[in-house]
Amino acid sequence: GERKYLIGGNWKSNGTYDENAERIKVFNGLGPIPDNVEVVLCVPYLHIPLCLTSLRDDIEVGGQDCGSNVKDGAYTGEIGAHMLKDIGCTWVIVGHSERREGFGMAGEPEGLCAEKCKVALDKGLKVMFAIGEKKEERESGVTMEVCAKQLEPLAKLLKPEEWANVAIAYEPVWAIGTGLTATPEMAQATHADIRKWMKDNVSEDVAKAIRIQYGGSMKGANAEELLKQPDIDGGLIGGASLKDDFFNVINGVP
Ligand code: 3PY
Repeated sequence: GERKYLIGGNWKSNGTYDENAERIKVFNGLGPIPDNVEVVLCVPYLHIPLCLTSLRDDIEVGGQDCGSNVKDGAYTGEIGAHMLKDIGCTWVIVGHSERREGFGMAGEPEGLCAEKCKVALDKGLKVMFAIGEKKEERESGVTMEVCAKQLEPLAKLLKPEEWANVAIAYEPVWAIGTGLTATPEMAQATHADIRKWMKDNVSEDVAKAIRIQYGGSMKGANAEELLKQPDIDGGLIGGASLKDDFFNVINGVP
């Protein structure tokens, strides 16, 4: 297609220093990355410098979240987007469902996710903005309403041209870490709905250009079927990105 594929890996909260150094070694020894694919690995903050110095150059490095603070200050525990940018990251994930839900703590509301995304863009990062519905929401037929509710505050904050540095990661929550994957047809239908929403609420040009990644138990074995759908422009990969299977996903790109 006209959009370059975007394959993001999300290591989540995994790995000792040595284990992740070993993962980098494995990736560095695997085959070439096709020209029509952009690959980004989002790793634990602590291992970002290690990746930046030792991971192969054709894989970019990103954070899995960032603070909403716009500069240094008294924000204990926060890593600001400006700090990710300073150290050499090019991307950050914002709004992953695990953060929106908060692991049993207060989660991140839609407005905060939108604000973080805006700050990250202002600091010169690109953003994988994650959205998606829960199982009950899919079952009661409100998938697109939920996705729209997550996109609306962002559409209010961004000028149309700022969307050039955003990818939307559509991740049905019921498919994350459960081994369940949306069927390619199901995923394609939602991706098409999201693209239509972008056309109706942002602009036709943005809707055409924006990359919509699928996430949720995507792995080598199902990547090809998903990636050949016309509105699926990549993936955000959890567990499989910890292993050499990540390269099967990359090679699943048409
Ligand atoms: C998954 O594949 O489970 C993910 O959450 C990717 O972000």
